[in-house]
Amino acid sequence: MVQGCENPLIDPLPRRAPRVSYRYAEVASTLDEPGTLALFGFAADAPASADPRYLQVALEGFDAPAPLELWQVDAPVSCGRDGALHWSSGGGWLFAAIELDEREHGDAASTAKLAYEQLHHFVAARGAQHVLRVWNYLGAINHGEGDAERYKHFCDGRAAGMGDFFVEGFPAATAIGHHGDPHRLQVYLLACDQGGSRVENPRQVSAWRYPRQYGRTPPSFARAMLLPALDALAISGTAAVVGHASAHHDDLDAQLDETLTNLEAVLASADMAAGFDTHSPLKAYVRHSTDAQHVRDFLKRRLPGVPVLLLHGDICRSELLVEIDGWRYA
Ligand code: 3EB
Repeated sequence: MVQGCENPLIDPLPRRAPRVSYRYAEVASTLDEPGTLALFGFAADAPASADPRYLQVALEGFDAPAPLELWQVDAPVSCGRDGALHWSSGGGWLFAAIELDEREHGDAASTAKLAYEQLHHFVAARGAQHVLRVWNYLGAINHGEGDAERYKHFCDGRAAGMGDFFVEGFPAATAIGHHGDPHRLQVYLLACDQGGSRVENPRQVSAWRYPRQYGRTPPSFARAMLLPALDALAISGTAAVVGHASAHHDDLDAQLDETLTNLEAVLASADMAAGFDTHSPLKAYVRHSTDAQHVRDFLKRRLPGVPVLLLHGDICRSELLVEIDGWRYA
């Protein structure tokens, strides 16, 4: 990395995006590779590691064994722990993750609030950090009716805890229900010392403008984030939402089709070429295990060669059967 990047008087070179990929490899040897910023294992029996750069995601993969997800940067990486939070940084990039047990902090709202307060506090203390992308995984996300649904409580707590964390605009995000310990909240993020550009989808109402019927507190996320060097697009959880409504209730194929149309609309809105490729990893969150094979076949056919990690996850609206997020490199 160019040393001049640290000097605010010199126009910094835009930070090259971390390279995100899936790998069938050993945790320890992958952590040993130069530039490993973060590494994710999926499923309860994923290998454990005490390394702060490693996170065992609470979602089960449908492919056994599930690959690891690797984030690599072109710089030396340092890492550490700070209470419930673990982090790493290198080359201007920052990974931070927090895991909280709701039983220790009250309920879903107060736990989400605490998670965001702590992430905010930590990121702010590390200097000008721009949060570009956030992942939220919570248990029993659709439990409770209407305003009492746990996802709605999560949205309340997230908004209450973020304070002025995202004054420059919301990051791209995903919020998915996991099937692990229902009290476990995992939130992790990617931040940079340079800002990105938020991207919305003209086919969809921006999430923070969703009408009241979807909850007291509208979800706070951008549809996608173009990274500082314009070399990658971080795409938020994308589902069959048109306008603000869920489309195609109970029709998996139609939801998949609409989701792909939304993904293409996000690419177009970011002025990126259409389509996904072998270097642009996606995740597909599938509500019902029984749909996994169908989703796998559909995506193989429609996105040939694209790495897709198929995960068992509940979408935050109970009528939605599938959601896709991921990366598109320019
Ligand atoms: C949607 O389009 C689907 O609450 O952070 C997608 C991505 C969704 C992120 C969030 C919610 C979130 O509204 C739901």
